[in-house]
Amino acid sequence: METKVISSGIKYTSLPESYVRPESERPRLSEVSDCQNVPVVDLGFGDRNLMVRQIGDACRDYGFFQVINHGVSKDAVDKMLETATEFFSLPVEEKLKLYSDDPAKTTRLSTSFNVKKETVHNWRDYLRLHCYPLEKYVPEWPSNPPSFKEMVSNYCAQVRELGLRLEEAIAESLGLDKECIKKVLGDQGQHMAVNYYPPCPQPDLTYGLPGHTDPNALTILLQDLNVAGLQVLRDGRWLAVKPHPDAFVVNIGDQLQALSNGIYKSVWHRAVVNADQPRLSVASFLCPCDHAVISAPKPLTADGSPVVYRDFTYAQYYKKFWSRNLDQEHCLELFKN
Ligand SMILES: O=C(O)CCC(=O)C(=O)O
Repeated sequence: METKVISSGIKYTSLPESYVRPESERPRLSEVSDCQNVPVVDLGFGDRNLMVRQIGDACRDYGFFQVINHGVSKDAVDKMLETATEFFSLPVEEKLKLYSDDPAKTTRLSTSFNVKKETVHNWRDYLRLHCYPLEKYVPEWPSNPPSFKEMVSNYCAQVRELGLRLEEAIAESLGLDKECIKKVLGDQGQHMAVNYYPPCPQPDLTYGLPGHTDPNALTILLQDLNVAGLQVLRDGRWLAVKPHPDAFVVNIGDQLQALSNGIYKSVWHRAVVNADQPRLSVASFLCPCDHAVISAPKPLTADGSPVVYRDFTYAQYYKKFWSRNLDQEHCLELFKN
């Protein structure tokens, strides 16, 4: 029986045709080297000026960084990973009760990226949840495993705090008032993608997720400590980001690129798969509220720098993003002046 997801217990001995990328689009894994100097920012160090400067440098030069001493408890992180592992180990019939390929659904299990739009699939299943406000969405979250709602909501609340603190530091690093980014983004939504990449029979022919930038403001990514898979594009080359113990990877998303008038870069990243081990990652996305108007604050163009993007609402952007395939040109290009 063909199932809609790949975490079905079926052992694949070769990659199904619908996952095979054309030669020119393959990941060329042998050419990827490790990212040697991933910026690691210690948020517990105490020297705020230094921390803000490090974040600014990382956002400008890399579009991503890692944070340690970030305030999310080790217990919350461990429980999040355990719960995610338990969820994806459930019998496929149980998981499929949550299956949907409609991006508008606020709680859903899905596969690949956008199965209705894409021509080649990706070797990933994912559970997508809306997470803010928690009391609105938690009732529709999975109740199997039984601890799911409690463990994941605890994790989400702590990650949200971290994200809002990071947005303050990012605003300061641009020379803006600490509250400025949060004010532009409004009462931010929060989404989560719990990504599960089963072992893949031919990892050199496909992706877990192909190169993309995130459409939201800020992404806080928890990587499986034991299985690497995240790669970032830097100076035209894909580099592997080794999981750092007790760290999150923080990605600048498209909205912060637009809001910073292009000073900060929304990083291109991708997930590759491997033949031996399943891999988990948990991406938490902070998203502007739907009617937030994304516009570079005046101080960023006071020196006469041209305004790079026309004003748009997040709702307009999000609709455009999901109407396309993932590995097309940068969606922000469509909003350039
Ligand atoms: O699995 C990863 O490391 C990356 C996940 C990701 O890019 C996403 O969920 O948007």
